[in-house]
Amino acid sequence: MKLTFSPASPFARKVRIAAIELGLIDKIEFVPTAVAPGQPNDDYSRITPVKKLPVLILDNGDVILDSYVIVEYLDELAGGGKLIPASGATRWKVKSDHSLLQGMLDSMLLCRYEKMVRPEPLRWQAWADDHWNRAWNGMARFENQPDMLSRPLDIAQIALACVLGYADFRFADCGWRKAYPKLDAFHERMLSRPSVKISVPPPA
Ligand SMILES: N[C@@H](CCC(=O)N[C@@H](CS)C(=O)NCC(=O)O)C(=O)O
Repeated sequence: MKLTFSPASPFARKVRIAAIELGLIDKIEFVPTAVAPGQPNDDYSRITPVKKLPVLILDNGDVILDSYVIVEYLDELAGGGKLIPASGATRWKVKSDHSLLQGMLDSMLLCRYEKMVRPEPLRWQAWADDHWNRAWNGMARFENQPDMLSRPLDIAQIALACVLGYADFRFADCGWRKAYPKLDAFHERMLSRPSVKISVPPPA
């Protein structure tokens, strides 16, 4: 299998951590891929018309899209129910937590694009602030959700580590550690896992 990958992408990082935790990392070839809004990329567009990474390309050529679906696929390959509970209330809790984190990451990425990619005269500060607040308020939600910070490893916890790592990487002055000390402790615990530590985005 091949995974389109950038070490800067929090979505690709989530898949990498999951693959390590599931014991499948050696089955995946990482294909360095660059995507940038506003720039054509016809080759990548043929793989995925929405031009987002990561995608997983199976040996038969099938393409699995979206980091959540890729992790779900890997989880099934590993026997199922490992990072996404197979049934019951926890399943819906983990999936729902993950959806919130996915929305937070989407908002953080939009802030980053607004700040770094959009030409300055076209920037819309109120829009960027609104998106940043969505991510920030999401962190507040998890700061006050003890089960999220203490339950056995799942895809939502991996996504939370990726959100916090992305905050460090792209919004280093945002002050999340001071505002959210329980998330800070959670992040430190997650960093004790080799999968999380090895995948910290490189300095920009
Ligand atoms: N829902 C997608 C989001 C992936 C995503 O937004 N990836 C970013 C890179 S971190 C991207 O490809 N951005 C390029 C673009 O939006 O044009 C997933 O979970 O895989």
